[in-house]
Amino acid sequence: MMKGEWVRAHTNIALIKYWGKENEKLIIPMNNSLSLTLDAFYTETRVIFDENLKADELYLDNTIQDLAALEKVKTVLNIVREKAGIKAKARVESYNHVPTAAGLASSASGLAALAGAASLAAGLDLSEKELSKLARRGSGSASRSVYGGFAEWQKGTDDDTSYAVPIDDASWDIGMLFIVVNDKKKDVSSREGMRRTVKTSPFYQGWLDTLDADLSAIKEAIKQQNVHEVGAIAERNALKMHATTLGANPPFTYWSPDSMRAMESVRDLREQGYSVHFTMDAGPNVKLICKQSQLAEIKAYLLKDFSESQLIEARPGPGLLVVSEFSK
Ligand code: 2P0
Repeated sequence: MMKGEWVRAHTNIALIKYWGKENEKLIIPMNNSLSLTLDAFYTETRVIFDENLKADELYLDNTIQDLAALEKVKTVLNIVREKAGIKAKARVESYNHVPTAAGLASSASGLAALAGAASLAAGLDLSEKELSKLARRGSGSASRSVYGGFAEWQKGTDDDTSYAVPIDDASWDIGMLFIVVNDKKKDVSSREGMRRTVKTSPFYQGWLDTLDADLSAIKEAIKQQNVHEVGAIAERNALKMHATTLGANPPFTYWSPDSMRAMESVRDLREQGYSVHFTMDAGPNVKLICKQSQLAEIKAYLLKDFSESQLIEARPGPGLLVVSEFSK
């Protein structure tokens, strides 16, 4: 039996989005993406390789998960077993730390924590670059959660050249505020959503054509620690990504009426003189990009339209950490 330590990974939010795969099996993306790792949401995971197990098992928040949930996990475990020459099946114990029942559990923190925890349990001593590649095989966005602050996932051309690199530690006045929109609609998973968009949306090429410009502009704005520009570029980039889904066949959107209400509040805040922009991912929640020093004021303003439990403050967070004891 090989019992690893607990590993903590924080989630990240893309400011330049990953949307589409060049290689579905290896998870090589169509474009580079750039994200900010946050302190507010994280996953803690431990892996035990045990010869007595008949099959891999995943416990999430003490509840055993079905085969569908195990799929991405098994991809990572199989790579680790092959690298380490291990045959034993694994028990994976994982806890998601998400304030409120917000439905913000993320595959980014989950698969990054697993990459760290499984390689430790197997006795592998992997570099951050190798961990990023391993996390990527589980879920693309997880490649970026290996690092704290801003990270760029460089698409590369094959398994060996597609990984994230750190860009800036974000130890300056930037933060994010989540507006959690409760929505009962059944989602199109991001995996299915990006596949359908690449295949069928006539807007997809337009999306790809402007990415290099967005990426170099946001890197310059990060260098200058210009939160207004970082937010403005991220907002335009997110709106372009979401526009591609409307052109897909069949068309779909991740927006709900409450998402649009949240966007309207952001525009109100800008009229009040705040430097605030938004981004959205494969769901209806809206994430604001603003000065960390103004998070409290902005939250107070939003309380006229949203409840306390819908508003979650986040600050830049760290990369993968080994923790001596898990915190639940
Ligand atoms: C991102 N998203 O860059 C983009 C923006 C959603 C919208 O990465 O298929 O769970 O496992 O590689 O990483 C969500 O997709 O997808 C995502 P897979 P993943 O954050």
